[in-house]
Amino acid sequence: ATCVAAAVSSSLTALTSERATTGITASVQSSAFVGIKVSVCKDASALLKAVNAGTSRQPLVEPVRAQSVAAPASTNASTSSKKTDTKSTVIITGASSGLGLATAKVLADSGEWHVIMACRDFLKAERAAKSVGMPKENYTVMHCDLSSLNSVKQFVDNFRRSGRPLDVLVCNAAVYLPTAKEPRYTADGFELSVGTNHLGHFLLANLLMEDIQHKENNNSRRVIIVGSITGNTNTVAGNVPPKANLGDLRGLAGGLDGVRSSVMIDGGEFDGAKAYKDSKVCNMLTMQEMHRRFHEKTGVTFASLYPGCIATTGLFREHYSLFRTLFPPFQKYITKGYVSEEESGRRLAQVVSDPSMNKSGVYWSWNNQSGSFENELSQEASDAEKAKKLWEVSEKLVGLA
Ligand code: NDP
Ligand code: PMR
Repeated sequence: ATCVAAAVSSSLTALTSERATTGITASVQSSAFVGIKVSVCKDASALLKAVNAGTSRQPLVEPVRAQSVAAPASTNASTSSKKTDTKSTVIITGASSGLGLATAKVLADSGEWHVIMACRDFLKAERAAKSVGMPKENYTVMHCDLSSLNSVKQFVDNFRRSGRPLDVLVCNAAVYLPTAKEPRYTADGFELSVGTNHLGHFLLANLLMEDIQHKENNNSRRVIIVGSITGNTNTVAGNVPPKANLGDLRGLAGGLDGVRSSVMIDGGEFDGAKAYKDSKVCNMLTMQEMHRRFHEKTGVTFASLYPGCIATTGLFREHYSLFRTLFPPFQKYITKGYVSEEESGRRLAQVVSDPSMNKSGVYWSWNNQSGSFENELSQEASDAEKAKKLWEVSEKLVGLA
């Protein structure tokens, strides 16, 4: 507590970004926020330097070059006008709440984009889109459950039947199971967090590469995978136990099924919070491996990002209720890493559509002073050998190799 108080008082001068945390150790006794004791905090102001705070409100959505496409019949009755529209198309997974919904709203409101909301709960997504007032003609809800490889394949088929050329894919959906005592599994028998957050998106992005690279116009085409600070151990947030660590991928190679192999990528005991952070490392490694494999050949841009700490979203639905009460003020007033859902949506929408953010292989972050910047990933999250191995193991698990 003393450490946190010291951190608050020095926060006015110390805030910069999540970078430069060398030498800082915020050692914490437990992964649960409630009852947590910060046992070591050598440098409170340095701790706060590590925060990627920010409420930058940059104007979004520079006009995007329009396309003219004659599309075949739609699979969704609510969007019959889309056949002749000139908007760019973005698929956003998990657009039924939080960051995904906020991003979908910004893009749909701009009038430049048609948003495909790839969601597991069709009704929830429809209601969410209506509740935030997204223009009806600028979005389509399509079913996609990332915890089932068959559902991912069906989604890709349905999307193709819509006849829309794909400009941008945003892999945003995620589950976080910090309080789970026992592992849960996807339809294909993988531990749920890595199975959904990484393997589901890995298959989706690979299948949709075929669509995104066959564009016959010059629109900027992008694949964006949402990463996080908590998967990066070069930050204070990434040093809160349990830390991400993929080890030698032995658990993943064994199928994460809890029978033939461990449910954890590194072969260890089940830990829901670690599984989530590991899945975010996979997301960031996948983005870079896609960049290395496809960018030059296809011109597609691959990016990842940390949108800020959106402490109010459904991501924390399974956390203790006291955590959900304390986490937003903790992030707002202590770490200053808090960002509203609306602001996070503007940030991700920038990565989707801003012409100045078209550089491939970048992990974007934001700070108060300068808005977006190219951030550094941790050693593990930027390990090219590990990325290659992760790719090869994942290809086998999802049936691509
Ligand atoms: P939310 O829980 O609000 O949103 C997650 C979305 O993922 C929901 O729409 C949810 O659907 C969807 N989803 C979960 N499981 C599946 C599935 N099997 N198939 C399809 N969709 C699924 O959380 P956030 O908005 O916070 O999270 C969005 C992204 O941001 C995640 O990638 C997260 O890792 C990342 N992130 C979040 C941070 C934060 O502070 N909140 C910080 C850094 C990164 P449903 O509505 O049906 O539950
Ligand atoms: Mg963290 C110092 C800055 C900082 C930032 C930017 C975050 C972001 N967190 C920071 C620090 C700390 N956190 C410290 C010092 C503690 C110990 C008190 C702490 C604790 C903590 C917990 C228990 N933090 C958490 C949790 C979660 O359960 C969240 C998590 O790890 O979800 C995977 C979380 C987060 N902290 C963040 C962010 C962005 C999260 C959540 C989301 C994510 O990575 O997707």
